[in-house]
Amino acid sequence: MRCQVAIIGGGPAGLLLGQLLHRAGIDTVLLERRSRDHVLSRVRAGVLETGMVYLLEAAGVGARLRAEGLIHDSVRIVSDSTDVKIDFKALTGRHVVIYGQTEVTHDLYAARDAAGAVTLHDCDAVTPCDIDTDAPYVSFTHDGQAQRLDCDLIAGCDGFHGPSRHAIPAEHRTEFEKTYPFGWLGILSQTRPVGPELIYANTARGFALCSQRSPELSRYYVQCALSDSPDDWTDAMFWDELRRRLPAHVAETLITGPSIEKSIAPLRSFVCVPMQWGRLYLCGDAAHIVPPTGAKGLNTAASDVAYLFDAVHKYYDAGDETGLADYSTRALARVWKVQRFSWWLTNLLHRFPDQSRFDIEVQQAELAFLSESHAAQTALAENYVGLPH
Ligand code: RFL
Ligand code: PHB
Repeated sequence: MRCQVAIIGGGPAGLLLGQLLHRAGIDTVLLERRSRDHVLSRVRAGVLETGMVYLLEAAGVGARLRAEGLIHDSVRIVSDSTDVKIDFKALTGRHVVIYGQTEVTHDLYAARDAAGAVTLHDCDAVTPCDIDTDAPYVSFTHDGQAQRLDCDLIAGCDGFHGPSRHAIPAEHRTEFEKTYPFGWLGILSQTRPVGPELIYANTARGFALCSQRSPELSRYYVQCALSDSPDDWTDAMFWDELRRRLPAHVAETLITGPSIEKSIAPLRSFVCVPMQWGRLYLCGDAAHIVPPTGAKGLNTAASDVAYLFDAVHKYYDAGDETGLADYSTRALARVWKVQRFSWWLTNLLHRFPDQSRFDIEVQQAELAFLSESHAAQTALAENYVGLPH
């Protein structure tokens, strides 16, 4: 088998890249380890930056997003003593769109099928090979058969646990990592969201977030111990804890119901430098992870894709390799800014087990400053709606 660009991983990064390349007349084969049903059953992100919305439009999958996506002009940040509205529209002239990652992935698979592009699911032992030569290939097994996919370039879009990052020789790769001493317990429920805006809460009992997917589907999170398992938390325990972390007037209006999904995500910051080696280019969670507090994981996967698409397009269109050579440098410049923002917001909003009285006072002072300062709100809003790419 042969194609121009081999894509490893059928999450949002791999699918979006595949669709942009297809529309530019560049052919791809996409290799995914799991079944399509499995990929589409993962409940993850929900907040799209305007830049990601433009990319989805450019990829030809904007129609349902335009019809069903919910435009959010603001979020609320509350604590035991503050309640601040971050008004994106007034502060930046922009907004974010609520549209689930599952929906994005669904739309991209439908477009890929319609384009007749090759997607192989249930691939095992996927390995990028000879990446530092002009004849790279990917070896894998499919339906019990050993296979080889020859290509010009390989896009490693296989998430944090995929093989692509490890194909960069260890002596040429630096990994920066920070783990946080807590996780997020999230539930999805078929209930009306507690309010029109997302609410981020810092309270003495820990962080909470009220999010949503649609007017009838809510997504809520509470900070939990890393040792917790979702089975430790009945729905009733979750709703009780969430109510205690919300301002009384919000808690009173919370509509509860059975959870459709319940899971715990650990929080981590991670960056792999460089994001390319030879003919292999990493995109999305394969190269970096952010804690979910700033809603940046999916959006940063998309900004990597924008840079890589631009570089690959120049390469095939004009034989210009400069974009490919600069890919990692361009992508990392934005990735580190996003890391900073996600780390900062995580520190601002969570309770840490080793936090001293001094640390808590500083955190409260920062929340008070945010509620009083137009400049501080603008900085938050600019990052939240998305830095340029
Ligand atoms: P993905 O989605 O992990 O997809 C990678 C794909 O690669 C496949 N794969 C392999 N394929 C072939 N061979 C192998 N050996 C393979 N190993 C793995 C996997 O099966 C998978 O299909 O990475 P991608 O495409 O880079 O996308 C990244 C996003 O999924 C991720 O950053 C976001 O979900 C993070 N995230 C959020 N991001 C946002 O921008 N906004 C949010 O509101 C937001 N909320 C979240 C989140 C992540 C969460 N969790 C569970 C980690 C909320 C949560 C709770
Ligand atoms: C979500 O809806 O899943 C979500 C929203 C905002 C975040 C993280 C996750 O910061």
